[in-house]
Amino acid sequence: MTKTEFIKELHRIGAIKFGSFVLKSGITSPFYLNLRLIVSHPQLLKSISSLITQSLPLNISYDHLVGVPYAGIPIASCLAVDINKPLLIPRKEEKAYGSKDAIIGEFAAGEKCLIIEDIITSGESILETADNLKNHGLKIAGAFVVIDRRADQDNFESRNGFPLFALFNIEEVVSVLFEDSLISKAQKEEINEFLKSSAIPASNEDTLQFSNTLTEKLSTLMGSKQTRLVLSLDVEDSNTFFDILEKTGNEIALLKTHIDILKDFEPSFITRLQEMSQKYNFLIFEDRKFADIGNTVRHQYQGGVYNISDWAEFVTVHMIAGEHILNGLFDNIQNRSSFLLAKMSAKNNLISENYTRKVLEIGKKYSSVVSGFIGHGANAEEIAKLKKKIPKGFLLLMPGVQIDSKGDSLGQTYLSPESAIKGGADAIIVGRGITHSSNPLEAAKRYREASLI
Ligand code: S5P
Repeated sequence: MTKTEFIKELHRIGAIKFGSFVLKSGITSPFYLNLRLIVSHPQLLKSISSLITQSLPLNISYDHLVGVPYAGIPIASCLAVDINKPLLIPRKEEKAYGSKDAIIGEFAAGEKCLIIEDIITSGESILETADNLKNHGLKIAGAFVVIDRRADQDNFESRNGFPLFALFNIEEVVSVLFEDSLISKAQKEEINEFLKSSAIPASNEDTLQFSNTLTEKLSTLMGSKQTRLVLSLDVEDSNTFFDILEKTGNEIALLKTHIDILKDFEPSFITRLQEMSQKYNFLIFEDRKFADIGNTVRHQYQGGVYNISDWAEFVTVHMIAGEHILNGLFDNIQNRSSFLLAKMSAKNNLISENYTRKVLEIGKKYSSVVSGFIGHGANAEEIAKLKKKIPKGFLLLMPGVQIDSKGDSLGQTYLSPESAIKGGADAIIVGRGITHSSNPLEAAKRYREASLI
C-alpha cells in the first residue's frame, strides 16, 4: 500500500473525518483524527508498520521500540515484529509511575529507545513517556509518529533534546484527500485557515461530550470568541450597568448579574439586556444562588419580579438543601442550566471537602441541568486539586479573581487570573477588577488576555 492509498483508507474507515468537531478547549475544529480505529483493521496495521519501516531514519540507532499508551502500542508492536526489535510498554496508570514495573519489558540503563506514537498534537504524551523512560535510566534516540498535526512544527529537537520523525503531516493528508475529491476546495481552505490560526490540537482525546447543550454552547463560544472572561457586573443603577456593558461586551463570553442589586430595575431592563447579549454575543448568568426547598426556589426562579428563568441561561445553586432543589428549579422548563457552588472565595466559609465532593457527585447526576461548578482555591495547586475531581464535560468557573488586590474588608479573597487558569479554571469571574477600574474596557482586555494563557 502506498502512502496515498493509506491516507484514503484512513478516511474510508473514519479515522480521519471532516465536519465540525468541538474540542475540549471549546474550539471548533473542521477535522478529527482517531487512529485508534486501526486496531480493528489488521491489514491497515500491517501497512502502517511497513510504511514506517520504509521511512525509519537510518542515521539513528536504538535498542528498543516504545509504544506510547494506548494508541502507540499496537503500532509499535507490529513494527517490533517486522523489524525484529524488542518492545517496551510504559504503563499508563499513575500509580505505577516511577516504580520498577512501570515499564513492561526487559531493559538495562543506558539503552536507547525510539518512541512510537499515532499522532503528535501538543507533544505532551511523547514528552511524558520520554521522562518516564529517562527516570528509568533509558536514553531517547527519537520519536516517530504517524501524523504530525502540530500547528508549530519547528524546533522539536532543540527544545526537547531528541529528533521527531513523522510519516505525514496534516497538510499532506488534506492535499491527498483533496486531490481525490474526498474533500471540497472550501473544506481544504477552511482546514488550512484553521491550522494557520490555531495551535489547538484535534485528536480524539480532545473531543468532549459536554454535560448539556448549554455547556457546549458556552464552551464553544469561549473558543470562537477567544475569551474565558466572565464579567460580574455588580452595579446599582442601570445606566452604569449598560455603560460598562457597551464597553466590555466584546471581551466576555458570559455576563454574570445580581439582578436584585439594581435600584432602578424595571422589565425593560431585561429587553435591553437581551439586545446586548445578541449584539455582543455573550450568554447570561444570574448569580441568584438558590438555596431553599424545591417548591420555594421554583417560585423564586420562575416568578416574582424578576422571572429569572425567562432570560438567564444559567443560575447558581447552593446544594445545602440537597439535590431536589434542582428538580424544583428545572423539572418543568427547558434549555436552562446551572453552576453549583463547590468551593467559595469567602474567607472562613463553611464548605468542607466532603461537602464539595457531594456537590460534584450531584452535579454529575444532574448533568442535563448542571454546566459546571463555581470553585476557588488559595493557589494554583489547590485549584488544580479541585479541577482534577471535576467530572469530564463540566466547567469550572472561578470567582475571587483580581490582579491588583488580595481581598476586600468583607472577607472576599482574590487570586490572580494566571493562577486561576494555571490551576485549570475554564473561566475567570471578575467583578470589581473591571467595574471599579477607571477604564473598564482596558481592564476587561487585560483580564481577557490573562484568561487565555
Ligand atoms: O465564592 C464565590 C462565588 C461567587 S459566584 N465568590 C464570589 O465572589 N462570587 C461572586 O463573584 C460574587 O457574588 C461576586 O458577584 C463576584 C466577585 O466579584 P468581585 O468584585 O469580588 O470580583
